[in-house]
Amino acid sequence: MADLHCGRYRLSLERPLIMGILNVTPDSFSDGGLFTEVDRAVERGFQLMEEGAAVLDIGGESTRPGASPVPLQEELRRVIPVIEQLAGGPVPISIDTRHVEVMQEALAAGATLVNDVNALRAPGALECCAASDAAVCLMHMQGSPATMQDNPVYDDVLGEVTRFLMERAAAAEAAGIARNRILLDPGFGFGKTVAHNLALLRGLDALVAEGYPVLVGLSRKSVLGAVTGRAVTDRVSGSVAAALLAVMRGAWMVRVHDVAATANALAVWQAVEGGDRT
Ligand code: HH2
Repeated sequence: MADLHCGRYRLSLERPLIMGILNVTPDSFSDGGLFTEVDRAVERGFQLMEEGAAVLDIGGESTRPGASPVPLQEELRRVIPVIEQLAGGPVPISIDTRHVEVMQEALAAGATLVNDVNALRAPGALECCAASDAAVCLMHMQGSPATMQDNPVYDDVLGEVTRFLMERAAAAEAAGIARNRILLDPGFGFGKTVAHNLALLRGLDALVAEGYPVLVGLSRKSVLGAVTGRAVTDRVSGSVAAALLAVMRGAWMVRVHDVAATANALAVWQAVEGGDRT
């Protein structure tokens, strides 16, 4: 498999790529409130593309620990105008949502990747994506954002996350989503302690070995705060290190806020390691 099919876009799997985060929310944990106006969000989207994002991930609902759900109409109001303006450009647009109605509207507005922290478990989500030609990102989460960090427990975090993702990939394929449209994500910070997150990153190559492209989202997350002692505004270098460690273990895509810094790190990695990753 040489590329990921993402609507009319083809993303080469031969080298690692960057997904730039664009949260159109008042309350996201690190960039909440910065891009709530459509013009500012669109401008930020173009900036992330220039800095090296190969995909833009647009979200209208924070899924940080303890976040409360956003009414459907409000989530649509936040994301759809931004997608309409950014879709059809040089890079595919991803919609970060758990809600089928938002998936549907976002796909109609031109999004070609559905990034669901709930791994398309909502009724109708698999069918909605199967009816499109979009790619999907299936992510592992234990519990739901409101309570997921209360007391996450696993016997074997890597094994359980991998088994869950294999089951969801099988469900997606059975629903008619071809394998070359599927991305998997272990879901750092979603119902995981610091130790769970570190174990997942340490053992990431086991998930990669299952053969699907793997997306990793560690950017500015609290596990990096726990390790470095840095506030969320001061986690760029920790985030870049984490992205690089993920790529070194075979991650194909890293979901980041700090695109320029990550692109520089990956350019150095690429120059040294080069090579064909397929
Ligand atoms: N993390 C967040 C949101 N969406 N999607 C995937 N596939 N993987 C992730 O790790 C992931 C995700 C949380 O980060 P962020 O969007 O920066 O914050 P918030 O949820 O507060 O908007």
